[in-house]
Amino acid sequence: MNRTLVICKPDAVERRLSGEIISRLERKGLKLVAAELRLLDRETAEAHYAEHEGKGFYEDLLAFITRSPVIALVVEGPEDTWQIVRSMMGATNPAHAVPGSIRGDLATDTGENLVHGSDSAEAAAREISIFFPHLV
Ligand code: 3AN
Repeated sequence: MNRTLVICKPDAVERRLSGEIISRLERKGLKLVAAELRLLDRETAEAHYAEHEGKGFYEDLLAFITRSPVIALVVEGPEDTWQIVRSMMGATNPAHAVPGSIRGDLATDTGENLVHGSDSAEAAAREISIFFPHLV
């Protein structure tokens, strides 16, 4: 899969960091193939985060991701583009995200960690179909 879904989360848009994040992806050499500023409804958020249903942070996660608009993106690159994006994002917990990564440079909070990227080729295909069904 050479396409993957990226989300600049509400904190990224609120903090005026979406340009910084998109710029990093483009400077890396990834190509934007879809982009939309969108306020997620609960149904879309539930579909996107289905794997986390039942976890302690699930309701907080849904409240966070739906509180203000996100920028959903599809980026394209060489094979396993999802892995390139994941390494650029840094670890889920910004305390473990290395400097130079998006979270390592710009985030301090595990919940509000600026960016989402699909974590496998299968997840990329599933998530692109949720956000941009016309691309599938
Ligand atoms: P990632 O965003 O690095 O793929 P996931 O998929 O494990 O991480 O988690 C999705 C989102 O859920 C995270 N970005 C974060 O906002 C939230 N999250 C994950 N683990 C925790 C946690 N232990 N406490 C609070 N929020 C969490």
